[in-house]
Amino acid sequence: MHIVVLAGGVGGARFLTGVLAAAPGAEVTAVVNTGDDVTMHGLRICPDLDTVMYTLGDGIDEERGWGRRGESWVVKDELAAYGAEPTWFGLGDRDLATHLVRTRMLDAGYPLSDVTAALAQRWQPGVRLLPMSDQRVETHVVVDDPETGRPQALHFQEWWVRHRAALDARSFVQVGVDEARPAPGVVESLRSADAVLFAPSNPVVSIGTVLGVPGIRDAVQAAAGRVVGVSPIVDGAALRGMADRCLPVVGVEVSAQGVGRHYGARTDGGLLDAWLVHTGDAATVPRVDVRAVPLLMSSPAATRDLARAALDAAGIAP
Ligand code: FO1
Repeated sequence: MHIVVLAGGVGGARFLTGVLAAAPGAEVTAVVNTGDDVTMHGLRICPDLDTVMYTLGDGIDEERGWGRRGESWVVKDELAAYGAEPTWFGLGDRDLATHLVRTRMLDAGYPLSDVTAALAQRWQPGVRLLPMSDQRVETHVVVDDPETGRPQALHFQEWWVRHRAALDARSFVQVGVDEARPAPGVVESLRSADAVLFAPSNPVVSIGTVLGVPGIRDAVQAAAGRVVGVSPIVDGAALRGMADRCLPVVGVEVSAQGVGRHYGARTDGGLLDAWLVHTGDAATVPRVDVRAVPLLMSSPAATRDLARAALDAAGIAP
């Protein structure tokens, strides 16, 4: 059985641990958002790929949800001592090794998908880890400059980390997406998948960015198996990932129903066959099989059970 999961960072990584627990014998492919990627201090950083790789490879710092367990910050402090900007982005000493290896391989001409496979050799995440594209796609956020009031574009990481998404976003722009192509294996995996799952990641800047790569939406719609999404919104609030700060920007209601309708029914030219919402949520999505199940990934067992519910909605018994 081949399960393909579209994923962002923290929520996507946790959901993937549930999928592996729910379907131990299955082949699982993760198609991961790279719109959060950024170059800092000359190093290429891929936050969502690293969060999935570290989480599934048991190297993640559980409390932060990103970066390495047992991290130290000596280099970060030394960079700050030089006044080397940005000082607002935390690069841990252990994490730096990942970025150094990735940057050296990229500079040598290896595509991101090969680099990701090489890094995953060490971490053995138990899933095939695919970037959504080998071409650079970077999410930028258009805000009103606090001083001048004029529109200004910030890299997503600056909006997210430096400003904690406090600046109202006028729009999100995926720089480079028009020239991007799905990474090798992405389209084939999606088309042949026995199930395609949308992790409860940010529907705008994570899942939305993945779907925005030309060819990926079509591949999801052409999937052999059913397409099942998991709502990232419970009781009108985002569980993580500030989806509630992003959805209004694209005119989507901050609710499980709003996100489900945003993805749309596959029979209507949309994407979903089924949509999981939290127990008690009365969402309706025309021509989509909506199921109310516990969505909180509050323990490994709860996360496994959520993944089981998604696979059940996909009509495959793991
Ligand atoms: N998130 C923060 O809130 N503060 C940081 O300083 C920070 C550093 C960082 C370094 C490497 C990395 O892979 C992720 C990092 N993140 C940090 C998380 C990152 O901004 C988010 O995980 C994603 O971009 C959102 O999906």
